[in-house]
Amino acid sequence: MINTGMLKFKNIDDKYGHLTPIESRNDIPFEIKRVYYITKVEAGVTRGFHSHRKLHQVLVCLNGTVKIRLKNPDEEEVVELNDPSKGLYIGPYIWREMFDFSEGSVLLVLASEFYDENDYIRNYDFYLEEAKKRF
Ligand code: T46
Repeated sequence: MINTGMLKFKNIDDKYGHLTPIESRNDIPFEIKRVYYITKVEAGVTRGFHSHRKLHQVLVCLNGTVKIRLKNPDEEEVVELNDPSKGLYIGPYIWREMFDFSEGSVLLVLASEFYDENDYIRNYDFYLEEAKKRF
């Protein structure tokens, strides 16, 4: 889908375990200004239901599994994240919903900007109206 994509990170795997390095700009397509993570999501809960106007993000499921529903005005797809060496890039004007968090799952998010509530579009009708002008 436009403005989305899967990134594969280096995986250093030896008898001592796994190590995945992620370098700002080298491994992801922007400079990281903010990091947050989502944990302890109970079964049946869906988060998200919004789009961003400027923000670029990469989502990495460090433990367990989580599904991400991505939408633009013309398309919809569901991506399952279950590998800590892969990241889902989500750019501007993509609607996202995160659901089916497995017990103990950890969703890490790398973001291109500091938190700004004005960058969110949380109403789906307003999202469609703005996004249709962009795509
Ligand atoms: C996104 C998906 C993947 C902050 O104060 N600072 C922050 O950096 C963030 C991300 C959130 N918040 C506050 C805003 C809300 O009062 O934390 C509360 C929960 O945020 P929200 O309902 O937006 O959480 P999600 O899980 O629906 O969405 C989050 C990100 O907000 C969003 O950018 O793309 O994860």
